[in-house]
Amino acid sequence: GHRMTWSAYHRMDDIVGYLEYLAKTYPDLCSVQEIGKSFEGRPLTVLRISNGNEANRAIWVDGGIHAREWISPASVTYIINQLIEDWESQPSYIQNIDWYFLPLANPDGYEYSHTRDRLWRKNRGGTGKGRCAGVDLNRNFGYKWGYAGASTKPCSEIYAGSQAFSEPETTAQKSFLEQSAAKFEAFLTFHSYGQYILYPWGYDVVVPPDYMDLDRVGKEAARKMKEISGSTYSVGPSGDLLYPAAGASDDWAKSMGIKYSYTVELRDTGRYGFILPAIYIEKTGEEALAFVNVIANAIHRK
Ligand code: 0X9
Ligand code: ZN
Repeated sequence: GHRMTWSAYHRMDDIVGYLEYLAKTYPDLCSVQEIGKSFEGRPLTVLRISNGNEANRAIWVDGGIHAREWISPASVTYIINQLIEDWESQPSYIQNIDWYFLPLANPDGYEYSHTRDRLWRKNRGGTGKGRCAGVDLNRNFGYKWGYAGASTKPCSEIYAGSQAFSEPETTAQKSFLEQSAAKFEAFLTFHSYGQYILYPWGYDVVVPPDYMDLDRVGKEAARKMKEISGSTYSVGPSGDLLYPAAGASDDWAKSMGIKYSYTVELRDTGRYGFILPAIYIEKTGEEALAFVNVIANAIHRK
């Protein structure tokens, strides 16, 4: 059994336990892999869902890179649950994808936000001590590292680390994606809050050559999300629509050649902000699922 629900926010042990339960219960479809350990030694656990079809392309989905954004891991596990519990009736464009889920990209920070400081953002590594501990993992990736919207000061909330990929959490993602034989065509990273669908580039106010594809698919997703729950998500290039910030995972994934790289800022638009009550998990999860569906469909059509 497992202890997962979508009516409360869960601790790391419940989340990882749920992934292990799935691998045990559906061994033909699901497997777990520890892709590394956090600074404090917690597991970075990836769930793979695959029907084993050789031709499958792959989608990466992560959550919780920022500790306090609790709706992110909750929505990622919601997506997993919806896919698995109803796998046989999923459309072929869902079934013929190799899915890689990392619901907790920053387990140390996540646990710290449960036990010590609800608004903790960074990991627990870095050179700073006490209130100045931690690196913003979403400034620590190695594409245009430190270019804009990041800090060299350990006490800053957007401290980029001592160098690109200085942290075990970002290094684990990098090594896994670089060494994987899977054909990744989408990289989806869930955050909160603000209700945005953001695509590269984020390091500056500039767009990649294929930005019109990302914009079209992003807007299609926003339409579906609105249809499902009435929520409005704004779509655009990250550096322009939000703010320039370099060293984020979406830019790095895009630079690696993964075409559909998006950061989704989930609910809400500011009423509760990071402290989104758990009663909103299911509706937000539905939106996140709709988003992932549109991306899978877009890849399939190509
Ligand atoms: O600043 C961030 O890391 C993200 N926003 S958040 O409020 N969740 O912290 C946005 C990242 C967008 N992507 C890039 N700037 N590359
Ligand atoms: Zn975030």
